[in-house]
Amino acid sequence: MPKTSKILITFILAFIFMATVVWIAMAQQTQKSAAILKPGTLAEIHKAKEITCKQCHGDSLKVDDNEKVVNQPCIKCHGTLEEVAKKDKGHINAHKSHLGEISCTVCHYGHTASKVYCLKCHGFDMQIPGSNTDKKERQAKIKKDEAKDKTDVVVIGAGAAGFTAAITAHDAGAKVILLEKQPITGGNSMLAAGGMNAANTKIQAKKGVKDSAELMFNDTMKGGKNTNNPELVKILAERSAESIDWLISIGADMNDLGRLAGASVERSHRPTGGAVVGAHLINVLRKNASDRNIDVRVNSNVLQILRDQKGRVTGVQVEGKHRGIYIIEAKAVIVASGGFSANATMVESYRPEFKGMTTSNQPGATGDGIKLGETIGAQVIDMKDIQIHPTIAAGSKILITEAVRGNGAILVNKDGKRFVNELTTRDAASAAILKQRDKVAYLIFDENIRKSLKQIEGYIHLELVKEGQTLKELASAVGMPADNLEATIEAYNKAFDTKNDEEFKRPNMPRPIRTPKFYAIAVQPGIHYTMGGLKIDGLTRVIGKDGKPIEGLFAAGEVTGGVHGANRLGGNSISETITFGRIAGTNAARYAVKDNK
Ligand code: MEZ
Repeated sequence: MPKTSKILITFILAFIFMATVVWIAMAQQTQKSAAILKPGTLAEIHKAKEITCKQCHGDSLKVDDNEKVVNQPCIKCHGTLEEVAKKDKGHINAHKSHLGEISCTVCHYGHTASKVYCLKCHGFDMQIPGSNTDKKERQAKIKKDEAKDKTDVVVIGAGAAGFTAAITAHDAGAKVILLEKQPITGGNSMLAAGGMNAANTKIQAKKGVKDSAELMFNDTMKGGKNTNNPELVKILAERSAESIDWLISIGADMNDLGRLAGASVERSHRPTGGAVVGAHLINVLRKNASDRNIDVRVNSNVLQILRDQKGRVTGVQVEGKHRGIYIIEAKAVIVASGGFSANATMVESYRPEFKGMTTSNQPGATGDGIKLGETIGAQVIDMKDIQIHPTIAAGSKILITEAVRGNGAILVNKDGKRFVNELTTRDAASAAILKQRDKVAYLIFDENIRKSLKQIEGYIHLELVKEGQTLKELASAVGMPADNLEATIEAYNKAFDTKNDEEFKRPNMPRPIRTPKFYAIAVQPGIHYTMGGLKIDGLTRVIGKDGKPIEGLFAAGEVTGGVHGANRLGGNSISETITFGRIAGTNAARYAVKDNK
């Protein structure tokens, strides 16, 4: 064959080969696009508007679990949450909700059906763009990724304890990665309502409240039936004022003061006007983490805590929604992943009598941190000590803060009669409600009490509150005997005037119930807090079954046991997260950066 023909044939074969390769690649790409363009998803809606993949995901089409990165494509076109909220004219404005500055991708998913996150607790009939897909549709397959990231400190759980630990560790010189398994940061802390207990603060001094660390210690031990670890309670009380100062120094408003059950004085600190404490604190902590460029990753579930042959912690194995499975090497790990109130199986295993009870907790409170710790030999304590909160709005998961009672509301049963000192400890108040007809009670208050606490506006907004111009009208609205309710309120107002609640011995009656309108909220007890968890020492080091600290492992917040004993006082949870979060951050950073070079 002539040489020119050979060259020509080789050229034609090469051309056919190249064309085939390109055709296969294009076919695969089309197939892939079709696979990720499920009908009704945001991806498809955007495609229909001729918005390309690259316009959202950039030239590399890379996706990430980092909270800022995952959020950017939406903000670029639609504006920030605050800007979107201004355009939203609906009765219930989800963009303006108490959740604060959260990521768009908490609710809006690109390639799978979008879901309104708050519907996990609330029962609104709310549709959002991109939610109209096959309900059985599965999440996109997770990619495996053996890549390793490296940092000084990993924090598991982005609630108040996790954020505080991350910020403190960062400020102490450590490189930090904060991991949150939920699509949203904030954990249960974001839902904390009543306030943060602290003794001997500048705010108390300004308002003339005399308090001391010793009094807070005694109240906390008494509330916990003296089964608390006194060393940890001492730290909680003695460092509480410093924690308030720290929060104020990073931008928090803790100016309002109230009294919660079991406290001898007003020591529950919250934002001006009695606004919800948790959402505010989480916003402040989120902003501080963001300003410091701390790497916060959402949808990132820790599968295991890794250790070397000497038992020292060496990092974690994580499963990220986008990253897949990977390893983060770290010298220290702080577990701050909360309790297990939302894990019905775990609750029932420790307290079978609580089977089927509602919970005030967010869906991520499933006790993962406790299991992670136990797997590597951590000691757990007080696991049976599970707290029931007396006032969850009946038939819902919405907590009605203890501050409503603290500011003056009373509890009556379906017959319109009081039956308990409303400011007794939670276990006693819950037990008393469970003895009433249908295990339901009503919080009753008036216009003055409503005005004293901003949080009540939220309950009105959620249509949980019945009202009447007179007590008679209110009684008829809730279906209870008007004569009984009127007699109950008259007796209570007399007790207020004489400062003596002879029948129920309520220690503090800040307001009478006299000023129309009158209001009622139906409530019932629900699982609220798990006092047990990982055993720690005063430096927040996790203690192993051999009684020695597990090297490199720290824990703070509800995931730990010992601070609250058998029963936690309202307002001590946020207090614990900030104080012990700071201790954990400081010690983990010291261990990782200085001691462990
Ligand atoms: O600390 C709490 O759990 C708390 C104050 C709850 C509440 O009733 O608001």
